[in-house]
Amino acid sequence: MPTDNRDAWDRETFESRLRALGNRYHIHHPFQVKMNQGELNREQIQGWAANRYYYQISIPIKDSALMANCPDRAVRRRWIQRIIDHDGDQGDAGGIEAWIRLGESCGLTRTEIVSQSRVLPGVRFAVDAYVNFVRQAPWQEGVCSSLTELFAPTIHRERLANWPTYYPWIDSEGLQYFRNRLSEAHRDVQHGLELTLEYFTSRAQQERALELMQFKLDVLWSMLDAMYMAYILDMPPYYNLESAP
Ligand code: AHQ
Repeated sequence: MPTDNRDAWDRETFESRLRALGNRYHIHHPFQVKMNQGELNREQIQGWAANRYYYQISIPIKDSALMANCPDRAVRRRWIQRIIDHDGDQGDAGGIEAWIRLGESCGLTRTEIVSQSRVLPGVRFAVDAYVNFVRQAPWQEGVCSSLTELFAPTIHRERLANWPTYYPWIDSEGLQYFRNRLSEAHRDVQHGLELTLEYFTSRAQQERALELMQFKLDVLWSMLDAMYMAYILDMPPYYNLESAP
């Protein structure tokens, strides 16, 4: 790769370049915009909750893969909290259980959720691309790719603000996942940003960090593309074929 002689950005500039990618966050995806404007029906919300379950159960697997690549004990001592947040521990059922409760409050059965019977191929491929990327990437690149959560508190706050009005049929207890993530995501990105600003120091590395963020933005956007096709346009995979599976 040709050497990149351009000057590295200072930390403030680098951080602002990372944050500027928020304008491509999936909060702006038409599916998410419809959700936040109260335009989704029960089946569309259920489809979203059932598909996002696959993302949620994949996060601790991704984080375990990142830790397996990370020789730095101090980093692992903090990163492990992400796994506990999702898998739970003695005192707390954890985020995956909270997501199942979210799905049930949307009218899905536990079996419909955990069976993954509704997970769309495009959602599965996007999530698997994220997990498999982190499995084989340097752990610092895995850290950087998690920084889309810089933009997550806003999306959780929007759901907490809008769902009771737009989707009153969803029990507010089911929104506990979003409440939990407000503090968890904030804590996670403090750590992730600290590590990213510390590790990606040359201009070439900083440009790479922006590429990693774009990759993860693509993962999140592609998941909603698959859901938009299936649940908004009513064009699930093979919809037009007699031989649909
Ligand atoms: O619930 C989410 C979550 O636990 C995580 C972990 C983090 C990562 O490690 O990549 N990203 C993430 C995200 C969660 N929720 C998404 C949403 O829209 O509800 C946002 C997503 C993210 O911004 O990456």
